[in-house]
Amino acid sequence: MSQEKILVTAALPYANGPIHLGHLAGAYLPADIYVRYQRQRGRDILFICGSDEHGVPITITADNEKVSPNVIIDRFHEINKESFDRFGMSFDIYSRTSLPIHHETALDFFKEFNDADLLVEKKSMQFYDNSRQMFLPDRYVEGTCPKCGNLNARSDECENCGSLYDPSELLNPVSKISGDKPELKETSHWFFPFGKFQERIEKYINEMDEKYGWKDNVLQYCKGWFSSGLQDRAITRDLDWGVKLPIDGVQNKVLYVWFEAVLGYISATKELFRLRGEEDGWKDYWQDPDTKYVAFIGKDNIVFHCVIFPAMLMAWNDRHSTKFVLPQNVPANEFLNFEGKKFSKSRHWGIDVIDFLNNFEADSLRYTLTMNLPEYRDTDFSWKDFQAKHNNELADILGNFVNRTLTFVHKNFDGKVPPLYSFDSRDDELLNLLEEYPTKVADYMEKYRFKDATLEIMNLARAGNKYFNDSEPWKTLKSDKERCSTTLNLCLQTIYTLAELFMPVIPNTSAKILKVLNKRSVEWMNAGKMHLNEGDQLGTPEILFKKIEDSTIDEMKKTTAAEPVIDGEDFEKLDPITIDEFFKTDLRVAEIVEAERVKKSEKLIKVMVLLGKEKRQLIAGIGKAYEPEQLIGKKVVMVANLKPAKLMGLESQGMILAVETLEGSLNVVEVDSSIKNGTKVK
Ligand code: B3M
Ligand code: ZN
Repeated sequence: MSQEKILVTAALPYANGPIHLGHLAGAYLPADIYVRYQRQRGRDILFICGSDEHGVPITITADNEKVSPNVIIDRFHEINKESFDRFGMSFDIYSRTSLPIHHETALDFFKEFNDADLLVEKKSMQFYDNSRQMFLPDRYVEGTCPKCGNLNARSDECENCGSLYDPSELLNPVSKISGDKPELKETSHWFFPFGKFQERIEKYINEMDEKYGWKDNVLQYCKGWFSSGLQDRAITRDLDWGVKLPIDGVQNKVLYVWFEAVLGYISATKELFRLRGEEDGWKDYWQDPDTKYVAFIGKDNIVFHCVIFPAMLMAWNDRHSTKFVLPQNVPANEFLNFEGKKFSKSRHWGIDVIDFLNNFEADSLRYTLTMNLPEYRDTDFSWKDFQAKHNNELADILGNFVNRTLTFVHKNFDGKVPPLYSFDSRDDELLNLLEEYPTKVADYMEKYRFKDATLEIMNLARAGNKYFNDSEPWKTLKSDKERCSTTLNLCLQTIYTLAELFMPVIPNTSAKILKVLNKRSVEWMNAGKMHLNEGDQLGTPEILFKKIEDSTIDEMKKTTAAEPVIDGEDFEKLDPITIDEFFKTDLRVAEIVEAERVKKSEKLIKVMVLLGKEKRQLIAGIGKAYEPEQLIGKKVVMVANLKPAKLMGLESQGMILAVETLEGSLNVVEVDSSIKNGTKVK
């Protein structure tokens, strides 16, 4: 019987910035656990990843730094490769889409589709920046989403609601390069007719779901796509960074980054086998109908892996006798937030993988992230929770069980595995657990439920501790040495099983445990069996997990959840005004003497201020940050010569200056209470 082959891909991260914990939890850690588990089962498995090195954001970063995009991709390819290495990702290859083999592969697909007259060359309207004289790629344009009203939607795609639409539908478009309103201008592009594939893709997804059980969140996204109907999509762009079209007379056109990025999985596999000296080896995986292909991604990539990539592969397969396999499952995760908010590079919110691993062990991170995977809904990473999982679970449960057992054996049994004598009912219970657990955990692993798998394994460590306590070996040592010997033998066998089961999740820790047990083998099929023989010499135990102190966590909190900083880029875009224009604004110190909430408004507070002797009524949007009574007596800065305006029917005779916080509340600018009302501010 030929062995089932498994092909696993993890989304190719853009080489445009360092990966953070959110990326790990979304796609990479689950993929790695799955692959390590399958390898432990002895399965023939390939694990493919690499950098996605095209796309507009890379050119934006390069422009900002005034360097070529090559500098950016080289930098972040290396950083991310190192991050993954140190985190323990066990890719068979971490390739790059800038390699010639990728460009060739992507163009093969394009040419194939073009020669078959599947692609349609269409003129379309695209945003054009007149001041910069260039077509604006999707991400250079921002506006209001026509579907959900999100103010930061891209020209043809909204991150908030996941809709795709025609650029002409975008409301209030603005060029991100010049800040001007862009104009729609004609250009010509090649379109892929995704609509023609809708029926087959729906059928394919239904079939896969029936056979292999797809995740609900993934199915929901796909349904959304199908109900609005798949459209023809342009697969080329007016850019000079990317996979260039080799067509005479066509200049500065490249393949749309998503069209070629998904093909990066194939080209990376080709590269892997080229390096191994087996040029055609990639076909044994990609083009063998018995290969089980699993694509790990985050939720923002669902449409590309469940709809676009399968459609492309179907289109290829229609024209060839050897066919590509389609994903058998796409177990996409939701998002991981950081201390309650989205990770954000520009707001310095979150922590990069390398920074994290400069402070803590990879396994501590792997464990806490696994226990907190956004498998069904968005989850949150917090420093306190990280500390708690490390201290209370890894150290106090697993570490403690291993340490107390080994210390006891060294002290009382010369560091050798003590003999087994007869079993009592408590021993039988533990033996049953050892037998059951590998199947139980495997079941979760096969269903991509890595959090449940890990929770169970930690439960086995808990059971081990309880068995140790209840057996009271420190008493039986004197009263019934055979009993004591059996207890310790079984504790050691349990530790072995823990090392086997934990291997996919915390591989370094498992390796340390195996080392101290003087064993190497971790075949899943033999997990839970009695591997240790009477008299086997054990190594000296070391502390597996040192406790993380409060002070360390406080320090990390300070450095990783910094106050928002506005990018230099944003300052450069400001419109200059003259000093005379500035002085038209009459800023004065005023004292708040009365305050009450405006009815039916969450944000508005009606305040009375003293401006010198004059009393004024102001309606201020500061109700999120303050209760009215907190405001009384504060000296604030106000714009004293603002034309009166009505807010919710109430007149506001000026405006209080306030600072907008990251959470979106407004904090008033306060001045020292010794300063007199009416004093000029400039
Ligand atoms: N680079 C987007 C991302 O990093 C994209 C994934 C490509 S997978 C082929 O989320
Ligand atoms: Zn939207």
